Amino acid sequence: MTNSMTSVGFTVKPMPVGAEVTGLDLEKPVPDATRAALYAAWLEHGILLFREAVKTNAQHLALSRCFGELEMHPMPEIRSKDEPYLIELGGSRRTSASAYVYDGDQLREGRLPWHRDTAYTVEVCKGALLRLVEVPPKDGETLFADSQKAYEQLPEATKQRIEKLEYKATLRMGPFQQSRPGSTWHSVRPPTSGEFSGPTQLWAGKEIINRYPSVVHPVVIQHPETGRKCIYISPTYVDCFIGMDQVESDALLAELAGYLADPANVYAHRWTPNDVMLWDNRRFLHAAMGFDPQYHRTGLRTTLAGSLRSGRYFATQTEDFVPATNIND
Ligand SMILES: O=C(O)CCC(=O)C(=O)O
Ligand SMILES: [Fe+2]
Repeated sequence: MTNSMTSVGFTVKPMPVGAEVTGLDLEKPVPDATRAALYAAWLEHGILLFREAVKTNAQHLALSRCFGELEMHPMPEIRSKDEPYLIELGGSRRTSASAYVYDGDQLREGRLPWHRDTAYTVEVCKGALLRLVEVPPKDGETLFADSQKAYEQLPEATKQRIEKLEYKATLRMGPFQQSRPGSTWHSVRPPTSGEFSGPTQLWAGKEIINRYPSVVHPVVIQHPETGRKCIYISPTYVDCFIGMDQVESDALLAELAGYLADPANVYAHRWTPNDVMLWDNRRFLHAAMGFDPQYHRTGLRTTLAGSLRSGRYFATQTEDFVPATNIND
């Protein structure tokens, strides 16, 4: 779909994967017709790039609200103190997003393997809008993979094999999450103590993992708004497919991840400050390539409230358990 500027106030330029929106004026409130056309473009393309378009938090929130209600991220630790509907990436707060790993002989900060946001909870969020504020002079790309296109490319036998399959997912942080099949970077390893003495994680992993117990999700979903089928896994959180042993499960995970990460299904975004990337979290996975920690890379992100309660808890919860989605500080 290509819109004429005059009718809706912006232009959509399709990219091989996703689309770029140009000409949108965020200095003024977004009219209803513009909002509806943006929403339609988002559903059609799955990811939208708004290049150097968002200069303030208010604009970031206003653009985000064109795509639905916002939710506070289920991890209070990463919410911005000034605006709880924004989470902070990088900067002085070192979180899981700031794990340090080696790729060959290069130390990388902020590398995140393929995932969907909040896919370790029962109600995976609908989407997110990420804006980078500080961008390193090289590297730091974010990759986006279209799980709808990947599903369509699967052999018929694999489609049938996964049609009714479910998987168990657990929030993992640190080196483990980097080493799951399909997390893409086979050469990645944690630094040894001799190589790196700085913080690798500043808040306790175990405490966090207790707060986000394992969940079960379907491997295939029908997108709730477009009706198209998507491969719904988040490789970095997948423990196993239900009913398979680990060897069989890891082999299937690697097979599906191969389709997801096929370069024909992936858009790699090289950032400029104030770019915004919007993704449909039901359809797209994303991954961060990381950067040389001598540079700074900071960003802010909103989260669109879930429209698909596709999951259930893996185990029955005890009475004092508070679901992560209800944590509001
Ligand atoms: O740092 C990035 O490029 C992506 C971070 C991420 O996964 C997110 O904002 O959800
Ligand atoms: Fe993410």
